[in-house]
Amino acid sequence: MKVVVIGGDGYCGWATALHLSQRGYEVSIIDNLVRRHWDLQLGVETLTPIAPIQQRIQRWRDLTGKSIDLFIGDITDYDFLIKALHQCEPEAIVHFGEQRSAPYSMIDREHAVFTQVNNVVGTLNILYAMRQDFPNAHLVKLGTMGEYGTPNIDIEEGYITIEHNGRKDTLPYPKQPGSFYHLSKVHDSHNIHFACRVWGLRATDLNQGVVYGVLTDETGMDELLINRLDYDGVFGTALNRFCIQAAIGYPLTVYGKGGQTRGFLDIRDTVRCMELAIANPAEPGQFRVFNQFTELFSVGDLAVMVKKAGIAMGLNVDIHHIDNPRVELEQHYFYAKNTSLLSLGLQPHYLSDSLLDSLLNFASKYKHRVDENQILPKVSWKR
Ligand code: NAD
Ligand code: USQ
Repeated sequence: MKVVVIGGDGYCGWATALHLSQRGYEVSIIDNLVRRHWDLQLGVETLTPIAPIQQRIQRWRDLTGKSIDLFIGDITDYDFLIKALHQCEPEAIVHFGEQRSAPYSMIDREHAVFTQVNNVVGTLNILYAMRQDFPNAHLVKLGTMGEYGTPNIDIEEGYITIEHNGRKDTLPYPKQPGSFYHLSKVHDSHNIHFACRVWGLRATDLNQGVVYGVLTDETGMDELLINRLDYDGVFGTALNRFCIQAAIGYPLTVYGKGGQTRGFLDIRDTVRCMELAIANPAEPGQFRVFNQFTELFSVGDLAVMVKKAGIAMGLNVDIHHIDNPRVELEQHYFYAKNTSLLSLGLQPHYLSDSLLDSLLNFASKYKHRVDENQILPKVSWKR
């Protein structure tokens, strides 16, 4: 099966492109490499030294004999997108190619506008390209658990059945996102749902939780295939940041009370979820929503787990509760369903002491690359 991975030079996209290629899919990558540019602008670098995309793909071919086609360009440019898609003729379009940092989207007006234009226009262009020339392709789109926010009731997978004044309907689950980035995902979801309903397109929205870890079977095969691992205050995410902080003896940065609870998953499960979604496509006209995470943790609990694993390895780990730069509930109810991917066969990797050991060891190996000035959050949600 031919699959195009948009955003295939990024953290989830690179791991997914290699995984699908290894499993026999014919993979093409579309990416404008803008993420590397944002790192330069912000003066940050991934913990791991990542090779240029052309070298990565060449190394993959040398090692496995499998080739991956590369199209460098911006999906907000419709002409580029449609030409690239015609060269790949995809049966599945996997879309990771967005600005994905909540703090980046909250820097100022320009970054909020950029995030929403980049994300919403990119996805709209894909929908129009599908309508025009690829109506049978299956769109597998990365959404986020953060679309739902933290409601005081259980979170369903995309839809909720409501009874109101004696009548009943199944409707999109209410959304209360926590940043202009998370809002861009809500806008995407609405646009995709509409396109499925009106044009009969098929799509799966994967509301993914926070991803952790770095090695997959494929990216661990060679140093040149290594994946990015962000630890800075803009693009670094909670658990990855905590492990890197522990490795360098920096107090773990829990924001506020630390009761913020989120869905989490190992990057090895991200790649497997993508494979499962592609292998079991949505029906024509169907807008399917899966919640893609394996475990729920509060950030405070994660910090305690990292501290325990770090101390067992002889590291000096402390936890600091710092002023929360975001506006979010710090103690709340949170329970979300995630049965769809499990019923398709996902066998989760659960966060265990051994995984924390290996992440901490991995972070220790590259700790000489950490710039401590990039750890504390500098972007505030408040006025
Ligand atoms: P990333 O920043 O590492 O990768 C995104 C890639 O998309 C980059 O290589 C970037 O250059 C490319 N891109 C961005 N805009 C583009 C455009 N207009 N045209 C072409 N390419 C473009 O991000 P990631 O962590 O791999 O996340 C991938 C997707 O998964 C995002 O949509 C994100 O919202 C979602 N997601 C990520 C996480 C996580 O914890 N990392 C969790 C939930 C959902
Ligand atoms: N947090 C800390 N300390 C830190 C970093 C974060 O306490 O050092 C807290 C945040 O305040 C927040 C939670 O941890 O409550 C998660 O923050 P995060 O930066 O790990 O994740 P988030 O901003 O939500 O975004 C990440 C990805 C995004 C994806 C989202 C999934 O960057 O692309 O959509 O995770 S979810 O969180 O489920 O919406």
